[in-house]
Amino acid sequence: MLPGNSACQGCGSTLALRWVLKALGKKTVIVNPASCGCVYVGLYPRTAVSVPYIQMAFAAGPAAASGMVGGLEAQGKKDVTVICWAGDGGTADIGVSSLSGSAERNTNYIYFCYDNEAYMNTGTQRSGSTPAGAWTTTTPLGKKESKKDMALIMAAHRVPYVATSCSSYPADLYGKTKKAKLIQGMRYIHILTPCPPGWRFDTGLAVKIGRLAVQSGMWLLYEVENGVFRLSPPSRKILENPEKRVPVKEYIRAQGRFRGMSENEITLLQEMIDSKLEKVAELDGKPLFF
Ligand SMILES: Cc1ncc(C[n+]2csc(CCOP(=O)(O)OP(=O)(O)O)c2C)c(N)n1
Ligand code: SF4
Ligand SMILES: [Mg+2]
Repeated sequence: MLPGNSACQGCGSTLALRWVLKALGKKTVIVNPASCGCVYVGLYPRTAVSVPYIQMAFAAGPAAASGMVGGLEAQGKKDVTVICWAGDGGTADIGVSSLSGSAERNTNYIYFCYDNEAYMNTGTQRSGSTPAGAWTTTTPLGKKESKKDMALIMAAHRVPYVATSCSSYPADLYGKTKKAKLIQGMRYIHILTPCPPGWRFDTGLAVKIGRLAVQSGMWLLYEVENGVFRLSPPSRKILENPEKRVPVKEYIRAQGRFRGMSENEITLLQEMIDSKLEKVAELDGKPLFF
């Protein structure tokens, strides 16, 4: 990724793409469905990446990536990594059909969902990945429904590798991307990427907000490799040392998008996280599905 792009100041998504491309190297081709990514990568000849890159219609990222993989295979090119770089709206909502199809075919590419938890490029509309309680322009009183769990949905496709990460944990993201590069078949990495204008926090705080998401247990870092679930060190740390767990209230109150959440709702959220962590402790190191 070249210096200079047209993202907002403090964008977590560009941080994530920088680390992903560092891990993958120059022999990488990017398919990018409609999203902020299309804006911050920009238009040729002034694109912010130095690898081949194609913008794609919103619903068709995985279909285009599948075609790209087929074309490279037909030419006998085995050393090129095809990736799809898509937002949460493009992944959890409009693109989920072609994504699921490519997973069922075990297409040989890596799908990255960078999750800023709303349709940010068009001004912050709720997506299936927006968490309950969050303000967006289409949920002015806070979203009522829960966040769709795309990583687990992808794991249920029995693809060889699924992982979650966060732009505030570059070593975690770099390591998982390097590992994914060496695996054949469909690989899926879901990255939480804080977004200052959409989440309503100061532009200097994106890294801190992502860390709070993980330290509070609101966002879990894990891998599902050949069906086996394994927590990643930052999440295992808060599981094994409850005293190191940050109350979720700190994460929630640091962002304007949750300003409508009452103290009661935050207490309920804390209880949900505590019970989630208890269940996760039992799953660690075990097969996720029967
Ligand atoms: C079929 C279609 N509907 C709507 C749009 C307008 N549109 C472009 S980007 C975007 C939001 C994408 O959201 P997400 O996938 O979460 O990526 P983000 O913008 O948050 O990075 C929308 C609605 C479009 N390009 N195509
Ligand atoms: S709206 Fe959010 S995700 Fe989009 S470029 Fe700005 S900071 Fe990044
Ligand atoms: Mg989004």
